[in-house]
Amino acid sequence: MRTVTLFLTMSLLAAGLLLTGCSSAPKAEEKAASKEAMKQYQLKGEIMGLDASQRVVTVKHGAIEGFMGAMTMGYPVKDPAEFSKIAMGDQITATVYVSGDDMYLGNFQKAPPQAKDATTTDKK
Ligand SMILES: [Cu+2]
Repeated sequence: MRTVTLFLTMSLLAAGLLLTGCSSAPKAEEKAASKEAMKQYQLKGEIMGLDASQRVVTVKHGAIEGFMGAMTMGYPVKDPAEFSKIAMGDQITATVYVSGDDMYLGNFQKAPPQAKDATTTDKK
């Protein structure tokens, strides 16, 4: 009795392996299930423009390692509280949140006043 059960189990396992081995069709659910994880990058720059109606901030920022080079561009800010923290001409650091095609700024921190002197003398 025990050997018969074992034999059946083995046969089913073998059949299962063959079936999965032959099917090369990609699983449809894998595509839908891949909700990309949120990535975060540190940004450092100057506020060049504020659009309160769209809640978009234009930042002249330095290179963001592993993400993009130095440029001036607009970023949406999702959190109104975060948007109200910044003003034209501010030297800031912020976090760029990236999730798939979605990208926005948050976690604004005004750069300390002494940082201005540091940037002029600090040549990397
Ligand atoms: Cu950019």
